Amino acid sequence: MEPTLGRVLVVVPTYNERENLLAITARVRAAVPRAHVLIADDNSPDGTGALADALAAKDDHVHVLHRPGKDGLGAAYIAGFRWGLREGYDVLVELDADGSHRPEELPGLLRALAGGADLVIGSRWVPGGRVVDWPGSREFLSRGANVYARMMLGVPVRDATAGFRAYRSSTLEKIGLDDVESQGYCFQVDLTLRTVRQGLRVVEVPITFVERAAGASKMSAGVVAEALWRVTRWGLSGLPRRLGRSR
Ligand SMILES: Nc1nc2c(ncn2[C@@H]2O[C@H](COP(=O)(O)OP(=O)(O)OP(=O)(O)O)[C@@H](O)[C@H]2O)c(=O)[nH]1
Ligand SMILES: [Mg+2]
Repeated sequence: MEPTLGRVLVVVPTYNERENLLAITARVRAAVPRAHVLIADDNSPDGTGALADALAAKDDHVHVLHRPGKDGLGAAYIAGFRWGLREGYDVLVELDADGSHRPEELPGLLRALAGGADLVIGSRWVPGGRVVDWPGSREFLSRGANVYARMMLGVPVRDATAGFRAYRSSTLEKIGLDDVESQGYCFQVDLTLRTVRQGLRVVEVPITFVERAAGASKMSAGVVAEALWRVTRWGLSGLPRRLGRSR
């Protein structure tokens, strides 16, 4: 890992990921031994939180943030980021617990961050990026969501909904987390848009995204609907600014 980056915290949000937690934690620890892991669990009924405590008891690089109940991916990440900023980490990484994001690719993201990016996105939709084992309907949804977000928001990013990312702590401090309301995927779009609007540097690194091996997806019609209406609203509210620029 690039020593210039300072301390790295990988935030892993979990809701009913007992079957996946051991493997993903071990893979992160092996891929970037210097990095710390924060498991942000929303009181999962399947006992993920207790397993996380057991992992933390055995490894001083593993930490657990227990939250009272299911409150969405966005809120879990914000709580995790706040914890990390308070503890003085220099880099905050987002990584799903279900194995879709391969920890073995994290060094590549960190290299790009060390190369001068303010936010690095592990991207499925740049050349070299790909998705393994996804049904055609999921690929269509993800590609469609990204085309729509790019069109509405004018952000020069191919995979704005991606959830495998590395932020400099300074980026999170600049974009401000207090008024982020997004919960599902659009949380990712929201933070991308804020980063771009601050004039910060976003770099996409191609990744191979793998469909979850075990456990149930938390993806729902509600998550898609939230993304659709929020992106539309942000797009319309930003339109005067974009028209002004192009004149
Ligand atoms: N703490 C917390 N974690 C969540 C919540 N919803 C999802 N997660 C976690 O966020 C990560 C991504 O969720 P997934 O269910 O894999 O959602 P997805 O990746 O959008 O959908 P799939 O591709 O179908 O798996 C996983 O690690 C989940 O356990 C939540 O409300 N709270
Ligand atoms: Mg997933």
